[in-house]
Amino acid sequence: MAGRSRTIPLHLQAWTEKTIPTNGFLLLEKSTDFSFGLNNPGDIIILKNGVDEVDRVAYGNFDDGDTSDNAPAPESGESAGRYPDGKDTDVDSDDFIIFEVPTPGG
Ligand SMILES: [Ca+2]
Ligand SMILES: [Ca+2]
Repeated sequence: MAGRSRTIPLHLQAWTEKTIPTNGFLLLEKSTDFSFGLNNPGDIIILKNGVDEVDRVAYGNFDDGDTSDNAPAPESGESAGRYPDGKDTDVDSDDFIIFEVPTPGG
């Protein structure tokens, strides 16, 4: 699948009651915190602070210019996450693994 360009801004200011503890996580849940979906075969998530990009992850077959280093796309019932927690080499295939049992928020 060729990469599609779509931008859905998700403004964290809307969740001023949410805080991220040191070495913690921010869990955002579809239907509660946002309504859009991510494409199962591949997509990209970009975290920005204003206009400044903080980090990004492309997974599966999303064409970000180099699909060979994308994070794996989870199958139904699985999830993808950083392993170990917080690992960020900016090579998504090195930073993310598949978890057979999803662990939301952990
Ligand atoms: Ca890539
Ligand atoms: Ca990164």
